[in-house]
Amino acid sequence: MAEALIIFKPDAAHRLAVRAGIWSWLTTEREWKIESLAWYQPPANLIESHYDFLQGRPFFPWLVDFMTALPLVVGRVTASAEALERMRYDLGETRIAQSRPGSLRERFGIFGGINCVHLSDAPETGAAEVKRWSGFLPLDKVEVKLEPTTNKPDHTYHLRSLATQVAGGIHVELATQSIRELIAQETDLTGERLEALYRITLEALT
Ligand code: DAT
Ligand code: MG
Repeated sequence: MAEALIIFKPDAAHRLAVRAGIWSWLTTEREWKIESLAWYQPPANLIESHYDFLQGRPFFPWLVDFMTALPLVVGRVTASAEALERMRYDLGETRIAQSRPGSLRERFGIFGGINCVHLSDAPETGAAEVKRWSGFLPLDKVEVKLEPTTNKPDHTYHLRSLATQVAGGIHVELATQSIRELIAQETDLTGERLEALYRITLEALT
């Protein structure tokens, strides 16, 4: 059996329709088992080491902010190596513009690396990631049950269209304002946490 780290990134943890969609997939537990799940806001040093192979890339400072700005849902799953590969297939490709139609990232991701879910990509990385993260939080208990449905809207495709405009320098101010309004409708965050969700979304577009 392989172990893997799974993370609902902030866009999936706090856009409630996305959270429900990913949760509905995860809880089918078709060929895997959820061994632990908890809310956790990682410190920067954990994210910097988790993504150390990306240090120096232009998006790295954004990536660290993205992964540390808000509480995430973090857990451990067990699966065979083949099942882990199929879970990764369900996820889709890393960057949203390249993600396979019908995959979770194509369905729910907004733009670029705002791609909803982290899942260890192989048994070796899974073992290393579980070891690293278990030094920060216990990965032995399912503490979180999420909702399979929500009354909040899912504006993914509208957000993606607006994000593409902002990234392309087209109607930047109007599109930015619309992105903020749509995200506010999707989440129950308020105040500073809502501002943080705006920031990590909009900063991926520059
Ligand atoms: P994955 O999450 O599919 O395993 P990865 O491990 O190569 O992808 O990269 C980790 C994260 O870093 C990824 O989920 C989002 C971000 N990232 C990687 N490449 C990127 C890029 N070219 N532009 C923006 N974000 C990127
Ligand atoms: Mg990876």
